[in-house]
Amino acid sequence: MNERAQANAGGTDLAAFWMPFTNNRQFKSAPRLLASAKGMYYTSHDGRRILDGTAGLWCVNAGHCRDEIVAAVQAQAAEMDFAPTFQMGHPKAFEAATKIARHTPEDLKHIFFVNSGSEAVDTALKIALAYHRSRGEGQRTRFIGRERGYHGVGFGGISVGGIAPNRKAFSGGLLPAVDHLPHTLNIKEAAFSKGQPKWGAHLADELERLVTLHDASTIAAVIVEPVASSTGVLIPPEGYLQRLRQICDRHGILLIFDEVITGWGRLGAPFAAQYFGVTPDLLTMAKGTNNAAAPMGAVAASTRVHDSIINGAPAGIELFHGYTYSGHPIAAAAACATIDLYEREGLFERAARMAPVFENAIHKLRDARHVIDVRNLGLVGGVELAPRDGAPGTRAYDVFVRCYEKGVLTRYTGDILAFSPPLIVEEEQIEQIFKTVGEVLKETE
Ligand code: PXG
Ligand code: PLP
Repeated sequence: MNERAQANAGGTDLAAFWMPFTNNRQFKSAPRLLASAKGMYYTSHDGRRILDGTAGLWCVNAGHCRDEIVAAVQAQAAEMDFAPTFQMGHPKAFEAATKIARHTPEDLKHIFFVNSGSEAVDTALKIALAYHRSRGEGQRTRFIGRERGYHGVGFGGISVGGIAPNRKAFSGGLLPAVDHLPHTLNIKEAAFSKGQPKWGAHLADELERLVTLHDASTIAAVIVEPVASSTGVLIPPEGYLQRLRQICDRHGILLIFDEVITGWGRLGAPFAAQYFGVTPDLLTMAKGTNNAAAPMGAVAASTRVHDSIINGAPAGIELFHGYTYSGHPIAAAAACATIDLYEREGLFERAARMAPVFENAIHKLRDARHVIDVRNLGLVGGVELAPRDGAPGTRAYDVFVRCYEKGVLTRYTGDILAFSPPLIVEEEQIEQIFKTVGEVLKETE
């Protein structure tokens, strides 16, 4: 490690931790370490205050280290660290499921706990297969995902996902029966749309084409992110999700919304399902479920899906699936405290109120250097930059690093900058985020 890196890391040895989704060689030569966090801010290892424009990794929706959540985690850790949920139970897991079910849409009130978004996705896919089998339609095994979809990193998730590098090295292990819808981004037709683009609902009709190709009787489920977030904030065109729902209904195909990012207030409603007025059969969540205070995810299942599996099974275990840490007491305690906080502070309504402020601020970058598109919905936004000739991704990376040096945490993917501040963000902080990005763009080649 060079001297600067060693200094930045405060003498910490960086070799042993093989970092996820990271350019390890680059990072370890110039590390960025965060040391503490409170509210809207991180403090870096070298003592600088960093405004969190991304809610960590789209997950700390209530802001960092909220007293009520910290207290709940501390109390639970002292009272009972772990309890099995296989043929056993503990009250916090039931309480957390009940609180989650207060916010999930329509009759999606049956909550299966997991520990991450990736596990939530693989669980939802398995539930879809089990559902069809319980109804005597076990030949429905095909999944339809979407290009540029991100559904985590399990074998199921990368199979239905639509990100080439996440699939390439593992292509020998992908699920065998998967097809993909086209993604909905079209900069030529819909650049600088505010909110949902008017163009593009017809792209949902591609599902009808795939049904014709494969036959509905082979298709178990369609999985999409209501807003495809981590591949660069792709907002669904008006009417698109409604049309997917109609086509799924017509053919007995389950619709899965992956709400790992869009869940828990990001759009100004509890879930994107309520925001768009489209109810899926299965809904995945993670991240904001317990404000990322401990690993937790969940799948919410409709009564129809749940009852078919539970009532259709012979006596004994109904679903052969679960994780050691499903409904972990500390994660569950954090979820209870988080949901209480969301409710007490009206944070989803707050996100809805701040959305127009966020929209105005991000669209001020419209004429900034290199910017070719700005898109937004609720408290999520993307700014797409023209790539450098022959060096795609490097421009957004440089902007990300420079913003960090100037005290603002952003995300980037390819040449797209993404923003998703905690829902407690103030107007001045929104201004600061985009002012900093504007200044950095000016000085970036
Ligand atoms: N589905 C969706 C829609 C996600 O956004 C996952 C599943 C997987 O969740 P886990 O908890 O297994 O990571 C995600 C996660 C980024 C970024 O930089 C996005 C995610 C995770 C890490 C980084 O955009 N999304
Ligand atoms: N591998 C082994 C050898 C195990 O015994 C278990 C769980 O008991 C697992 C993997 C799965 O771990 P988890 O339940 O935390 O997903």
